[in-house]
This record gives sequence, C-alpha cells and structure tokens, in this order.
Amino acid sequence: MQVQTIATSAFTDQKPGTSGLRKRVPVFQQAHYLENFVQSIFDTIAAPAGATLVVGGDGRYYNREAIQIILKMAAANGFGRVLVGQGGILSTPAASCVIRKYQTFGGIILSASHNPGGPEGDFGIKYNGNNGGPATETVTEAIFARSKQIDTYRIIEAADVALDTLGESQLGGMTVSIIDSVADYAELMESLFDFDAIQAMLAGGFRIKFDAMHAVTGPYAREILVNRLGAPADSVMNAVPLPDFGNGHPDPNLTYAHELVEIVYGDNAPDFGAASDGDGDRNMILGKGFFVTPSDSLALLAANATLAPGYRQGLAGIARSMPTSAAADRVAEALGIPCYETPTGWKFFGNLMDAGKVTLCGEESFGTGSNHVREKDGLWAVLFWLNVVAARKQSVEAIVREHWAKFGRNVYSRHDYEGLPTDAANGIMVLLKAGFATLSGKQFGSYTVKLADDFSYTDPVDGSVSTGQGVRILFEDGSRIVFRLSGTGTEGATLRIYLESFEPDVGKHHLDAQDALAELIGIALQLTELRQRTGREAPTVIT
Ligand code: VG1
Ligand code: CO
Repeated sequence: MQVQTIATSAFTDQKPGTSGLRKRVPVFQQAHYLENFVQSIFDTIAAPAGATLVVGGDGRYYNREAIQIILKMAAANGFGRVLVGQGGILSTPAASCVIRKYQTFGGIILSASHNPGGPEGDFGIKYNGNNGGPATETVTEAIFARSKQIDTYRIIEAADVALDTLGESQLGGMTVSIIDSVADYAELMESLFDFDAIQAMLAGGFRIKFDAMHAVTGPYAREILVNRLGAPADSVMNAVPLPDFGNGHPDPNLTYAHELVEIVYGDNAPDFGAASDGDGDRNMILGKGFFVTPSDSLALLAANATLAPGYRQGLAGIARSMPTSAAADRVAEALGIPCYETPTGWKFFGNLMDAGKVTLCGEESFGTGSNHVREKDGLWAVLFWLNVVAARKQSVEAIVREHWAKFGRNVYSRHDYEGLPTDAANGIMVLLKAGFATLSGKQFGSYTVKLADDFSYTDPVDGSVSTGQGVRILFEDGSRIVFRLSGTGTEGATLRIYLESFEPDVGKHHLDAQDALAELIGIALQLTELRQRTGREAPTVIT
C-alpha cells in the first residue's frame, strides 16, 4: 500500500455549524478542501489502528466523489474496515443505526440535509461518534481548531471502489464492505412499531401519501411502506434519489413540499400525508386537509407513546430544543417525567439519551426522534404516527384536536427571513441584545416582558456550557418570541423568528396560528426594526 503524505495549507472557514460543515459544492471541489477537513476529523478522533468506520450520504451531487476520497484517506489513516451504504447511500438515521448496530468507532455522513443539491447547490460532511450521534460541540470545536493548523493529509493511491456492488473488497490494507442501505434500518423500524396493525389499516382502505422529495428516503419508504406494509406503490412519490433533488428544495414544510400539500388539501385527499428531507431525518405530518405542527407532533407522540410496542414501557423523559414549543412540557408534566430544554441541533440530545434521561426528543424544525438511534428520524416519525392512528382508529385531525382539548394548545409558528445580508442580520441580533437591560417589565400591547436573554445551556451530563444559543423574549403570560440566526445556510444569513402563545380555551383552538399570533408577530417586527433594516415585507417561509 502506497500511503502518500500530501502537503496542504489550512482553510480558515471549516467551522462546523448546527449540523456539520456545509458549503457550496464548488467550495468542496477546491483542491484539498474536503481532504483537509477529513484529515482534521481523523486527527481529532484518533481512532485506534484497525477501527471500523461507517460512510454514507444522501446521494446529492459530489456524494460518490467524496466517498472515494474518504475511503482512500481512511485506508491511509489506519482504519481496518469501512461500511458503506450501497451506491454511497445512507440516510442520516440509517447511518446512525448502522454505527450502533455494528458498534463501529464512528461514521462520516455526507449531507447538507434540506439544502438544495446539484453542482451549484450545497454539500456537507459531519462526524458521528460511536453512539451513532453527531459529535458534541467539544469535538466539533476541536476539529475546527485542527483544520486551521493542518499542513499535511494522508491518502493512498488506488483505483476507485465499486460502490454499487454488495460485498467486500480490499483497499490498501483496509476492507470495504458495501452494505444494503435499507435492511438494518427497516429491521429496526419493524422492532419498534406494530406493523401488523398498520398493515391491517392500510388493507382496510386507509390511504397514505409519502413524498420523498427526490431525496434519500425514497428507497427506505418503498421498502417499508410498500414492500413490508403493503401500501399501494403510488403511496410513495418522488421516490428516486436524484443528485440535484429534481432541482427542488428537499425541505418538508408547507412551502417546499407544496406538491404533497396540494394533494392532501385537494379533492379525494388521502387520509395521511408525510414528507421527509434530503437526508431523511426530518418529517412533516399531514392529515386530510390538516397540518400537524412539529412541536405538537412531539407532544402527541409522547402522550401516545405506549401505543407503540417499542415504547410500551413508557418514557424516561423528553427533550426539546429551546425554540420548540412547550407543548411537550405539558405532556411530560402529566406523565410525571422530566423535560429538558437544549440548544438547537441534534448533537445536544446525545448525552441525555446515552445517560438514559430521555427517550423522545424533538425540534420545531420538523425533527423528531428517540433513543432507537442518535439522530432525528423522518420515517420513524411517520411510522409512529401510523401506529398511533391505527391504534386509536381516529383521523389525524381528531387526534390533534383531542390532544389540544386535554392539554391546551401551544399556538406556534416560525417565520424565516432567508438570504439576508449578513451585516443586516447581525445588526438585528446586536440590536436585540442591546435591549436586554431595558426590556424587562416593558409593556407591548397586551404583553409584558418578563425576561429577555441570550440562551445558554449547561449539559446536565458532562457539564459543558454552550452560550449564545438564541435571543429569548419571555412574556409574563408564558408567551415567547425567540430570535436565532441559522447555522446551516451557506449564503447570506437566515433570521428565524419563533413565536409561541398558549391557548387553553377550546373555543379558540380552530383559529389559524398566524391570526392568533398576529400581535406577537407585530412585536417581533417592532423589536427587530426588520422592515427598516432589511426592506423585507414578509418572511420567505412560514411554518
Ligand atoms: C436547522 C434547524 C435545526 C436542525 C438543523 C439541522 O438549523 O433549525 O433545528 O437541527 O437545521 O437539521 P439552523 O441552524 O439552520 O436553524 V438537518 O435536517 O439540516 O440535519
Ligand atoms: Co436533514
């Protein structure tokens, strides 16, 4: 085996964001760019010689090229074996599943999630540890620090590996195992949910539509929903993963999944609709003409968890990201279990799950998951919902309305302003923080500010502290406005405004969230001087 040590110079911008390093494809295609980051990962994790790694991605443009580079670098860095999803495909939750099942040292996931793909789109890479979860902030900071100092990387000279053929081959002194991308994950799903009940429901005429958005979940949805559960083949749409996602934006929300939304809000709508994102970790759940807010979805799955065989013994606790609504907190209280509030990003849930403190986790950004893996999991949420609907024999809408009647409704919405000039966005955050000292006690219409701060989190397991995790304006009546800048974008800045109020009155539960939150929306615009500073009249995306 010919190991080459290649001289390189460091890039200064390889700082992982909310979920790994994400850049435009041409940035990753620069000479040494990917190699530097991969070597920085290997230098940081210091795997013992002969260790096993998992590698796979969401199939976007540059996935295969990147995998060839990573394999040759893994061989040069002393790994003994790499498990690769067939064709280079592994959804993010499937990668987590494989890392855990085969007890590997860790894994590298190639994805920019919901960001557009193609030669001019985005690419991304992240490292997950042996628990199957995204590296903690301590590790990603160390990788970043290393990337700023790196001056050589190691790679072997070898022919490309055939990624499409199942089986083993040798690369230098390392074994490459091409594994079925779907089988291990599908088996895990079958162990958690009542497939017989779902199958019977589907056979009885319950109609579903799942939109894979031309992204990674197509093969997974086909195998699970069609082959194993017996749904008609046309229940899965846009099921072939494409390197450019069909020029779409594989983000399952009311804006970008409009094709599905038109179907479930149209004539002869199916009983259940769902979609997932580029890398398969997000989910959107729809009933006939009805949208389930992700925060409500988490609360609802928690309240109904024992209907699913994998959760029959109950939940240890729940965790939600700070901007996610407090609907789950109400369920946790009723169940007498703890509820943790973490910063945005799945990497903060790992320690809590590893320590057995929580079973379910969720984010308002269409992310829900549990301790079955250490990533959020789109199809898992879909199957969980189907299991709940099959057990309760009610419509999605009826289940949500009953939940609100019992617990009250946390009215919730997120307004995203995408593609803002970075200066303008930073200026808004500075303005908000400058107001902290004087905001408390201040009256805005019918709302009085109780507290304004920048959220920081102390991990209850390892004591690590993460600061600067979002500006919170908390009002006396429990309503909130949260402001954050996105850490996953690659162009300009995205300002996210999260709005929440609580409505105990069933008579008002039918109200549209935008109407119910109108006054808070006005306060958010006033506090940020958004229109004056950005010239924007309306958000890019409302969820
Ligand atoms: C967004 C979401 C966050 C999620 C992250 C990764 O981050 O808000 O909740 O964990 O994407 O999801 P940000 O920093 O842009 O707000 V995924 O599906 O991209 O892996
Ligand atoms: Co994703």
